[in-house]
Amino acid sequence: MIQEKYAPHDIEAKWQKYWEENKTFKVEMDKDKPKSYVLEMFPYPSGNLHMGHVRNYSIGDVIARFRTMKGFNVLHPMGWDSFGMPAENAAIKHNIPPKKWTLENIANMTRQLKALGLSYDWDREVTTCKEDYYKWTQWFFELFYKRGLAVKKESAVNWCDTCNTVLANEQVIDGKCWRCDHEVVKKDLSQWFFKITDYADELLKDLDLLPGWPERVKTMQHNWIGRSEGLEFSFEIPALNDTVAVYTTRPDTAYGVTFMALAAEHPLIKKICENNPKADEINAFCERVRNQSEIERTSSESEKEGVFTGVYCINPFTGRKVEIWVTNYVLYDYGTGAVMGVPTGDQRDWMFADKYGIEKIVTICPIGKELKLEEMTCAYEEKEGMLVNSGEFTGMEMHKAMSAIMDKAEAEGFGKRRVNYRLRDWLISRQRYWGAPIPIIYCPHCGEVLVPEDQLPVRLPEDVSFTAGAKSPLATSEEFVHCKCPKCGADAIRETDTMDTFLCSSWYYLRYTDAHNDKMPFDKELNNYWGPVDQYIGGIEHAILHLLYSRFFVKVLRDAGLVDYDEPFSNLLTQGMVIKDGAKMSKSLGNVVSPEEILSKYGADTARLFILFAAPPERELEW
Ligand code: ANZ
Ligand code: ZN
Repeated sequence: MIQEKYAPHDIEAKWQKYWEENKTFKVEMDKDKPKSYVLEMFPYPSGNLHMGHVRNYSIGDVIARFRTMKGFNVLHPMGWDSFGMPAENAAIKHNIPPKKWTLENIANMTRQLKALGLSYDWDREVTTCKEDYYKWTQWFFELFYKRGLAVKKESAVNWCDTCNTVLANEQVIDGKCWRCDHEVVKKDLSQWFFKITDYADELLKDLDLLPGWPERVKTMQHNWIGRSEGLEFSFEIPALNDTVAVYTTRPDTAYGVTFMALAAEHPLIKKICENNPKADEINAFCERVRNQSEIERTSSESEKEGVFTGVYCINPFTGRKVEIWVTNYVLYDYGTGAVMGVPTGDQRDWMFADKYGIEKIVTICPIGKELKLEEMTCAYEEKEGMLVNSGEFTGMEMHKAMSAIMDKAEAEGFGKRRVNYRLRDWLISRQRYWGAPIPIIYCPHCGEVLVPEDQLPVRLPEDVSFTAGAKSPLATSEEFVHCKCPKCGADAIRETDTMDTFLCSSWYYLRYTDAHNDKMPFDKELNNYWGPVDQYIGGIEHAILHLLYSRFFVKVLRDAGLVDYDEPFSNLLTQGMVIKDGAKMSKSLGNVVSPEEILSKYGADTARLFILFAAPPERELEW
């Protein structure tokens, strides 16, 4: 007899139990069947699922079930991105060990996922904060180290005072910390970096291998990598018997240079200040600029400031003597840290010249139109024009002139064509507790030494103080810090920083293909069968973080012979946000609708059907 009323709780509970007992969604490699790997970005175990999760996982579940019904051998796993700051903050606030807090949250969220009836192969669950996982994260650090891709270097790094740790460039959004929105400052520190810049060119080129990715994400990565071609060339400084190099993407404007602009960190400044009556003024200015935030220094609206050094340099194209200024708008870690100032060609230079009464010379005119300085109100930045006032290049079309001018610099030996990237190396050290310890030992005789593979994992100590100030909490555990050098046996100390959690999430999709392997991070054959991920689903907020780091990881692993493909995710779907009353659902706005409430009222099928039909997957969904 057909029941009049649908009773989701009885029906769903029955089948969820059946699936669990029969391991209905468990899969194994089967070379006779075509495979399909369907994956949703794994969650951070914050404690409860939100509607964004429900949407993300419902979309993935539909694809996985559909492909199963079509006869594919479908891998559809789930796990936990479980290292990171919230666990540590809970420890500080409520005095709960991070591990306990995390595992309890995972238990609760697992229950919620199961109540949603999602078709996961739970036997492959991975949890990044567990030893059987982070052992391999450390193993990968060692692999990168051995390949020369993990290096320790001293540099000015992004520091968040609220989170009490350094941040990667990708984690600084408009000058602010991605986690807490606090303004980021610069600090000189010696830190571990992954050399993602070694792969800049390939990461850019291989975007073409990804027709199944949204154009928007590819454009964001393209711009983040920021490849440009230009000329690097040198100006002589007669008074110092030295030279200063600039990088320009507009060599066609070389005859319009009227000043030289240095970053406040430029190494030449020290020499410029020797026996210089303006030394105090220059140093005070540099000091002030260095304390300005990244936003203040780079925003197009912020005031362009500088100080004249009293020293001159010579433009090799024209023989013209120009003033050397120290400025706040030239970045020290891009190009050469020095810019040839062309007020008529670059708006920043225009504003700077206006402020300090520096001369302007017109050298580029729109085609067929004479440009008079008196009539100009801003720089002419168009990429179309003709050269004037440019010696032998006068009358030339600007793109032809670019190449001719670069030829001249190369022929006369004062310059060279050069490719530049915006992308910087990935800073992976964190002065935080809840992460995978960096497996390095510092020995007074041997220097930096890798912890031998058979001694991994380097376990997180538990006798720590969480409020250690600017150093990592790991440094407060005497037992952790002191050790013997694996090479010579001398008393040594351990690295006390942990790894950026984005490193843990850069390879989790590989581990699902062989989640219980204790000899290797994964078996090559299994991984090559399942990988790459055929359909990945997640939020656009990871466009240049997780999605770029994972691409980098796979390329390094391919070069190390561990995987046989170039890209981790063949197709990507970035699902839209779930919003309510026009705003993102969030605790702080008090507009959160809890999945549990919907589940208990209407059941999983209704909840999932609603969230799938209410809007196309890529679009925002108004609850
Ligand atoms: C002279 C010039 C004239 C420029 C002109 C532009 C227009 P992309 O495309 O991002 O590579 N630049 C170089 N190094 C810099 C630094 N460390 N800080 C700030 N600006 C820097 O940009 C390259 C251009 O950005 C370079 O070309 C340089 O200004 C500036 F009409 O040189 B140009
Ligand atoms: Zn922060």
